[in-house]
Amino acid sequence: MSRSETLFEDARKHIPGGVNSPVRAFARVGGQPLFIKSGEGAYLTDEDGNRYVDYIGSWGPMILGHAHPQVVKSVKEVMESGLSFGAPTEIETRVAEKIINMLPAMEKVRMVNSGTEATMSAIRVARGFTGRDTIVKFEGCYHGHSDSLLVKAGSGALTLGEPDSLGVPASFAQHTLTLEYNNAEQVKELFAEKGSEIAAIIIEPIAGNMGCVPPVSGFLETLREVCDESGALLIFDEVMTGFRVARGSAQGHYGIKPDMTTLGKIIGGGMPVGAFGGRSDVMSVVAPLGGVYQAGTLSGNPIAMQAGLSTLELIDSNDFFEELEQKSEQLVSGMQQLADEAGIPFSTNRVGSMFGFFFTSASPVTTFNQVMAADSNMFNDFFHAMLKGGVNLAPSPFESGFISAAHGSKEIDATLEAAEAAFKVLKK
Ligand code: KE4
Repeated sequence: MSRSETLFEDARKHIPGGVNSPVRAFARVGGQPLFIKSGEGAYLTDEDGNRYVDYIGSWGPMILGHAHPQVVKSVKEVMESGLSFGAPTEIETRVAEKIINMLPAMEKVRMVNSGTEATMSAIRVARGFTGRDTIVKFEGCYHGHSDSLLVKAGSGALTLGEPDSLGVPASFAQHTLTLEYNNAEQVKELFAEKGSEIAAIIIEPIAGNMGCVPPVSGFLETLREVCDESGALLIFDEVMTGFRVARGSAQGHYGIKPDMTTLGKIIGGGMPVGAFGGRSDVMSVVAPLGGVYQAGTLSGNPIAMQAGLSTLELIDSNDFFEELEQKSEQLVSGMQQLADEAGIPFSTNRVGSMFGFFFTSASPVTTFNQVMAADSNMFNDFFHAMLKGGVNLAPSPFESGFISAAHGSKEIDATLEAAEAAFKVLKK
């Protein structure tokens, strides 16, 4: 048995499914999960000493690559002064200031400890601010595992084939209406009928939890329009896209101003951080200012704040994103070309350094139904062939891939070489 297999057997004795988050268990792709010993730049090394070019990047946070020396150094220094105080610290203001500088639509921001907390809190704020209960989300979008949002979700919920989780009371789910991603007509129809009852729309402005599915032209604009007309709030869940797809995130990339934004992943630089924020008038309902309660023992933890601040400071330039764009285009168009040459039905989507691929001839993939119609068995074979070739992809077709600043031409060439061999395996 490999050391990963031994460790997985041991983990299953103590942890449900042997993992602390379902998608890590390889349930969708089969086989045994890798237990990771270390990460450095674009690489992960597992407990058996195997090294992989990594495109999971801890599901998005590691945009600089693993163990960036300046981030690690800054965190080590801050730790010397203590790990947590449960009292305000200056660095929390510095992180808030940085986020607001990069995302002007966020006039006020509150730090939390995960993307789930961020979206759960944003929904509560929207309901408290509008006095309305109904929220609208889109099938295939995943916003974390809070009850109101674990309805027809994507990511791990989809991976496990249980879009609607057990344990979510029907009385909760009934306040969550789910529409089709990229179906603007359906949005208009719903708002014409129920607009005055709706507290908010929450959306991944680029869906990253059903694979990567960007918005079609006019879709986000429609959401902005119906919210303006009805008084509902537009919440962009940028936990994944925030500071990933552009310096100004998806809202900057598409030029749409949401009323609220939720963040996570990159703003923690790999440490547990989430955030929600938006218009000052909306955020004025948040305790202790207003009547919407929200709190957290470790919210704004100074160590996590330092990891996030160091990360944001290092990526806060257009050059950073331009360089990432070039590498990402080289990788994804290279994979598309190899699949075409091999005669494999393969469709790619990409925005900045966030990408997805589907084994289907539909191109581009713009809807949840097209995602579900793609060949997931082919995905599984490709996933394992790439792993054998030293490339670590997300162990589910309902996730996105991420390229970091640490990925260079050597890593991209190695990935394309592995992909060429993998497509040959699929052809047999
Ligand atoms: P967390 O609670 O996992 O920090 O964030 C929830 C969340 C909210 N919104 C979006 C758009 C997200 O993508 C996520 C979490 N993303 C998944 C990956 N698809 C996390 C990986 C996992 O669940 O293990």
